[in-house]
Amino acid sequence: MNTTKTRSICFECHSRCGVILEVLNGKLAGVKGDPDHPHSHGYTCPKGRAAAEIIYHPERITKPLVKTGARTGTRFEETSWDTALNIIAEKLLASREKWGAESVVIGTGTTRGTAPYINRFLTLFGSPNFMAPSNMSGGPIVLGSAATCGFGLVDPDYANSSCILLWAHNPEASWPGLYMYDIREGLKKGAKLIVVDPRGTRLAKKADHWLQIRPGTDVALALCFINIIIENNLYDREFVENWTTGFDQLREHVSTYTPKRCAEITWLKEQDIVAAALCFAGQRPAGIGPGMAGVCQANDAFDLSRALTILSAITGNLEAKGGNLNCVPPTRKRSCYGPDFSAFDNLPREQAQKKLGLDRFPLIGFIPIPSPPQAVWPAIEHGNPYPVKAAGLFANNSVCAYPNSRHVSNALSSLDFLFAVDYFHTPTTALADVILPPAHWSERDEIEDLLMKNHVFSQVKAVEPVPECRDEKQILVDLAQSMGLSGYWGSVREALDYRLEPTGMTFEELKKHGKFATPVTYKGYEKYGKFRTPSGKVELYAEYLTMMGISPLPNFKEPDEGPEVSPQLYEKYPLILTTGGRNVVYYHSSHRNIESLRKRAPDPELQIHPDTARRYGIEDHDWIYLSSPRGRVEIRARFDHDMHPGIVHAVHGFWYGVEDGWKKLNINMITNDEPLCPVTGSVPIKALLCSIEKRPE
Ligand SMILES: Nc1nc2c(c(=O)[nH]1)N[C@H]1C(S)=C(S)[C@@H](COP(=O)(O)OP(=O)(O)OC[C@H]3O[C@@H](n4cnc5c(=O)[nH]c(N)nc54)[C@H](O)[C@@H]3O)O[C@H]1N2
Ligand SMILES: Nc1nc2c(c(=O)[nH]1)N[C@H]1C(S)=C(S)[C@@H](COP(=O)(O)OP(=O)(O)OC[C@H]3O[C@@H](n4cnc5c(=O)[nH]c(N)nc54)[C@H](O)[C@@H]3O)O[C@H]1N2
Ligand code: SF4
Ligand SMILES: [Mo]
Repeated sequence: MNTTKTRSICFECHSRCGVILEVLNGKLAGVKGDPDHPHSHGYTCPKGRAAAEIIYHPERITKPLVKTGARTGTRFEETSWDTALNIIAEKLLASREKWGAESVVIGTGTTRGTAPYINRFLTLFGSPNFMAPSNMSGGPIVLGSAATCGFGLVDPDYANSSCILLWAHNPEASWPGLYMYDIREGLKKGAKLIVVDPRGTRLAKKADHWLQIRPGTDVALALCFINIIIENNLYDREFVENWTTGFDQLREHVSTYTPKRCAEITWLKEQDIVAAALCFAGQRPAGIGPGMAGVCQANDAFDLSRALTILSAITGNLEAKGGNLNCVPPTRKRSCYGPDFSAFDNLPREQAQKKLGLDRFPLIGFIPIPSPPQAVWPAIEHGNPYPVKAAGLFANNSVCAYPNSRHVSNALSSLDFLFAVDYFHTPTTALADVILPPAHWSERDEIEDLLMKNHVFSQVKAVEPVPECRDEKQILVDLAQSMGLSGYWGSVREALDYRLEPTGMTFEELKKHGKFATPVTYKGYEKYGKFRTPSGKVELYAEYLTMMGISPLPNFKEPDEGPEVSPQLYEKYPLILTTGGRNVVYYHSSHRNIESLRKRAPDPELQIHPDTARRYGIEDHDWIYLSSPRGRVEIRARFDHDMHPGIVHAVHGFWYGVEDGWKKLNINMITNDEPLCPVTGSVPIKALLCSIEKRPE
């Protein structure tokens, strides 16, 4: 028996816990937590521990596949890598020849590390169109905070905070390995905890202040917090005077967000709002954790992110120890979303300007965020603003992940050519002409630097890929070669070494240590004499935004589908629906075929107050129809006394194991993909209207 242990990084989710991979006779046999990892400290979750079950799963795609018969059909046959890559190369080149390079889009789902390699590939090919769901996931936070203070509000320093404010964020389910150790450290040292969430999550129930907000009204609450803090003179006067612009305009603007008015809007109690705001301002330092999806799926997502950044700024918490840090990945411009790979730094200006979404969302030209999927569908369907004819999707189940699944499915079906790269068959791969089998994270070398604070980690291949699965970087190297794209890296190792160059290390060297960190700079603005904004200060009132038609101050906007804006619809659909709160055992639509995980949460569930359910004759665990103006899905009632009687929450990601499951179980059949946030393209999937009825047995 030959057993080896490899220290690596898990990528079954974004937490990227440190793991020790145990290999027995060349096969992955176990996943243990790495106690020396600076973020996860030995933690692993059930998804990470299921790695062997995933990679040796009988349903795993292990050979390149090409569609046989009708394009609308789902019959595939195995083929060689050479044949599959040649087909893709030929189709992409033909599309470029006939329609221009911009007619080719390559997308990923939530970033699983491939973004830099795809971006480099695309820019050498000539297309600016890298598509990703950033508009509903992190992008609005970065756009709003960077537009305000020059960096993303994504690195709260919880371990050193005296107050932790989790805003639409439940890291116990969504980021356990990355944030929970630090949160526990902070709480152990006596930090206050404030949670803004319509659901009574475990963290909410433990909090000193739990604000059970009406979905989609967060900006009103954030502006009210700012108002209370200014009114009570609890802001950091010195910081505001020296480092911000437009305080007077802000003060006047927020003055109408009184606790009384805010309570009416948010369905919270006036005294609870005031108590939480005073708590936040009274404890320094305070760190804000904005939910990467929670804060990014609303028609005013940009304003929410601006408001939260302003909240951090006026209380002196930006770049303060225990506040919200400005961490720079050690790979700098070559980090996952670093400018080294962006269309704007690599394509002629005229070509870069064709980036889909830029015409509607000009800010994504300054703070580069991938093209929102909702800006790509019109190009595919209507040639608007120009035709998109061919696409590739890496690690993306678009049909289930994105709102209005039927629209997504129709758009992808009308492409001339689609290839997909996935471990398993999904409703999205079913639409592809070619499917390629990728290597798993335990089967590939990679560097991890996205949201890793000031660290870069080596993810080290522990086992050879299951034949014939292939590292996605190698797929791109091979594809670039078949297409004659000069300038692409010649090997995976070359690509990794290139990205690591700013650290002065090669991948082999990084591997020896497993990690590399640069020091965190606190209050860098004092050192550099400015914030990286047009005025050099924190833009409370951002005059420059008006040039792009964007409000210089954050504004609250009622959800477009809700009791206030659409009262008639509210009569027919009398419950407020929020979607997609995370469950630690699943990643989006993945993992439903993994037995050890599925048994922990077998069915899609609607969290609902028992009194509300019983009004409709519904009992706990009953199957029900959940309807919105766009259709209906089947889901099981799960009673929860902590839900507000007027609000329900539906999980996302279910489709597997049921015929046409993507139509029957997948919540995005009834979500909407319009109207979008006018600045960030965010989608309104956290605040919709719905109705329920018992499903006949
Ligand atoms: N296990 C697991 N982990 C994941 C993922 C996964 O699919 N599974 N996905 C990953 C990805 S890509 C992302 S983007 C992140 C998301 O990370 P987060 O956004 O932190 O996601 P959640 O932990 O679900 O927290 C969102 C919370 O917002 C609450 N909420 C819903 N509507 C509203 C509202 O209108 N206002 C307020 N204030 N709160 C609201 C929900 O009840 C929920 O508890 O998670 C990542 N981590
Ligand atoms: N209603 C609702 N919908 C949502 C959300 C919500 O809160 N509510 N959240 C949204 C958010 S924030 C996001 S980011 C999107 C996520 O959207 P996606 O990332 O598309 O979601 P997944 O379901 O995880 O699909 C990923 C696919 O990648 C495959 N996969 C996993 N790892 C790898 C890999 O390393 N390589 C390759 N090639 N394939 C891999 C999986 O088998 C799976 O089929 O979903 C969004 N959808
Ligand atoms: S939380 Fe779980 S899935 Fe995510 S990185 Fe850690 S072990 Fe892997
Ligand atoms: Mo996401």
